[in-house]
Amino acid sequence: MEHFKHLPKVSYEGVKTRNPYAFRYYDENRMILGKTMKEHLPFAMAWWHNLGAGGRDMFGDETADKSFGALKKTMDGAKAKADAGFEFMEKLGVDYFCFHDLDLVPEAETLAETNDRLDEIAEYIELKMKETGKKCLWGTANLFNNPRFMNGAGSSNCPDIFCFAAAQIKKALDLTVRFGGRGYVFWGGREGYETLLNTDMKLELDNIAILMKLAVDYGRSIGFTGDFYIEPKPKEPMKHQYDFDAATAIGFLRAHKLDKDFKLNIEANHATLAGHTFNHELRVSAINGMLGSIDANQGDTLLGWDTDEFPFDIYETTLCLYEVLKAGGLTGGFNFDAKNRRPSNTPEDMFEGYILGMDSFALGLLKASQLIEDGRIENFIKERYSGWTSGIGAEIRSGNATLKAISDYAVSLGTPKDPGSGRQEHLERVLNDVLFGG
Ligand code: XUL
Ligand code: CO
Repeated sequence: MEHFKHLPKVSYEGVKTRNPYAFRYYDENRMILGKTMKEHLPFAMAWWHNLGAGGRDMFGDETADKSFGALKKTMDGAKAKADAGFEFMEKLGVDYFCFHDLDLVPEAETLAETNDRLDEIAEYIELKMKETGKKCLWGTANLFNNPRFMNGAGSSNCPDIFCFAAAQIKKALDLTVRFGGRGYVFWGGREGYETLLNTDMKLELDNIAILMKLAVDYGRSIGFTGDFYIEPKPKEPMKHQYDFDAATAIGFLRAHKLDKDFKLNIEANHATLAGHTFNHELRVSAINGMLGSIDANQGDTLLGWDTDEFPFDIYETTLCLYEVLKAGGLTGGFNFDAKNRRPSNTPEDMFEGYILGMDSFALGLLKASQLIEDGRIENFIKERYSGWTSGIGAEIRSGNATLKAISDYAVSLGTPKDPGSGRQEHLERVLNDVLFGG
C-alpha cells in the first residue's frame, strides 16, 4: 500500500521555486570541497518521531494519525510503519534510518516474545532495505519508557532491571549489526537522578560503564565494527542526567577506558539545554577526536525543554557544518531527531519538515564551505595565537620552559605586550558577509 500517494518524489529545483515539495538548496550531486552534497550529508530518518510521534503532549492526545492504515500496537501496524518509512525515505531521498528497538514493534509481555517480534520485523525491514538500497545509520534500545526503568537502566538500584536493560541492548545490537548500522547509540534515557538523598552516584556511574563495556565486548564479538556513541543531554527526563554534555561524557569515557570504542552523537537541542551552543559541543567533541554523529534539530530559546524542532536557523547549520568540515566529516551522519509541531499534523507537514531540515543543512554546508574558502576567520585565529609559534610561546608549548624560567622572562619584560583586540564584531560581520553578501 502506498501511504504518501498524493505526495511527489522531492527533487532539487533551486531557490526560485515556489513548489513546497522541492529542495531549494539540497542538490545531492553538487560538488562542495571535493565531495557531493549527498556524501557530506548522510541524512537519516528517526523512526520514532517520523513514524511514531503523533503530537501528544502533557495536556493532550495525539493530533496526527500515524497508524498508516493499520491497527496500532500490532505487528500489522509495525509493518505498515515500515512500509511508510521506506516510502518516505525514497520520496525524500533520505538514505538512512535510526531506530530504537521498541520503535520497530510494540513491546510484548515478555522479553522472549518481544525478541520474536523483533526477528519478524527485522526480516521484513531487511527485505525493504534490499529493495530500496536504504541503510541503517544507528540503532539503540529504548530503556526509558517501560516503568521498570523508572530508576534508570544501567544506573538502576536493582540488578534485575540492569539485566533487562542488558538484554535489550544485546538484541538492539544484533539488529544494528543485521542492518549493517554505522553506529550504536547510548542516550542516557533515565540514567540520572532526581535527588542525591536516595542515590549512590558512584555505583550508578560504575554500572553504566560496566554495561557499556559489556555492549562493546558483545558488539565486537558479533562483528560490529562501527562506533558506539554517547548522546549527551543535561536534563529531561531526569533532573540531572549523567551524560550532561560533551565534556562530561568524554571525561566519563576516558575514566572508564571506553574512549577507543566510543564517540559522541551531538544533538543541537541537547547542547542548548546544557547552556552551550551547538557548535561548542561539536568543537569539544572534535578537538578530542570524538565527533561521531549528529542529531539534527533545534530548540526554542523561549522554552526550557527538548522541543526537537526541524532546524531552520541558518547561522546554526552553517556553524555546525563549519565544525564538521574542519573535523574532516562524520563517521556517522545527520539524523533528524525532530518532529512536527503538534498543530502541524498532516503527511504534507511530515514532508515539509524534512525538506526544511535538509535544505537548512544543505545551505549551511554551502555557507560553511564559503567560510572556509573565504579564510578570514581561520586566518584571524591563526594570527591571534601566532605568539605561541616562536620565542617563549613555543618554548612553553614544547614543555621546555620551567616556571622559574618563565618567571624570569616575565620579570625581564617589564610591561607585557598588549594581547590585541578579539574583534568579535568584525568577525560577526565577516560571518554575515559570507551568509548574505551576494
Ligand atoms: C532524547 C533523544 C533520543 C535519542 C535516542 O532526547 O534525543 O531520541 O536520540 O535515544
Ligand atoms: Co537524539
